[in-house]
Amino acid sequence: ELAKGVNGLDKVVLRGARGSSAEVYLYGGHVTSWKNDHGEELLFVSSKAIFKPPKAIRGGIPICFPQFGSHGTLEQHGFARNKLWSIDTDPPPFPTNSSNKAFVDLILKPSEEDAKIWPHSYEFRLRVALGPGGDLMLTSRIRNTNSDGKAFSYTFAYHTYFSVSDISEVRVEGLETLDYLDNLQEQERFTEQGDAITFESEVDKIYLSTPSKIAIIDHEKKRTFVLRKDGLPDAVVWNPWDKKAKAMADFGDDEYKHMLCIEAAAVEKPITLKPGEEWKGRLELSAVPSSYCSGQ
Ligand code: TA6
Repeated sequence: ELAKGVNGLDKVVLRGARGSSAEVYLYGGHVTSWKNDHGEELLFVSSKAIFKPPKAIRGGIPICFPQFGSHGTLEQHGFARNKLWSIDTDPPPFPTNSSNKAFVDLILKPSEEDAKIWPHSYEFRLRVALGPGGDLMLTSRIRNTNSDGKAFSYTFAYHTYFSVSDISEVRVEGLETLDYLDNLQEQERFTEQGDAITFESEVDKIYLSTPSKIAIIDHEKKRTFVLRKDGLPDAVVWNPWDKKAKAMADFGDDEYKHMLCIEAAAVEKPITLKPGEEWKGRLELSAVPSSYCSGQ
């Protein structure tokens, strides 16, 4: 249902079959909460997050469009997360199975103002859904509606902040041996070593041509997040660690210990759409007890 969130910003609350829930702010089309059947919060939102446009909410799942990162003409991570989205009352039929009871369709279209900084027309439809088992599903459909015949290109990420009990007890499986661009070394290209990734310092890496499934294992909580993605070949891994954490006004000094960003993305190869063409990018998150997940 529609509700008032922080600072009176509108948000939609989704309630799943067995007690799971999710929340998405119309500001930014920004998911800020995903709870399991036991009411445990699975996403990280900083206690110092500023719920005040035009500042992006620090945490949850920021939508990075039409530019991931700071390498381009737009502000860092584009502008979709800084804009007010609307509830889409007449979306084209989303292919969805009937059990997907809890979902909301949001839409973002450019204003005259927006066209000044990114001169293209588009329709960006975002469906946020809770699956029957409490999985969180985000589906983005971006269509080029230019009437001037012009194609456009963009990069994209679901900049997901996972809540973890202790970053030094977290392992990520699925990115072993892959190439990555290291944002901390002028995006120089390296190859990841052969076993699960662990964390003991700042990390900011764009893994390329990654598998559709990545596992984030929280040892202490005996919980594994499974991230499944479609249409998003890359995966960004980010933890600011202590120095960067202190430099962010909307992030607590020691909050880096309790979060990890694993971001389903399309960065290395921008997506290009001709007028009338539509791209779909899907993210599906589930949280399972780790005992079921070794090596799956
Ligand atoms: O996803 C990694 C990253 O690009 C980092 O370089 C860091 O800047 C992070 O995004 C957060 O960016 P933001 O603009 O939300 O502060």
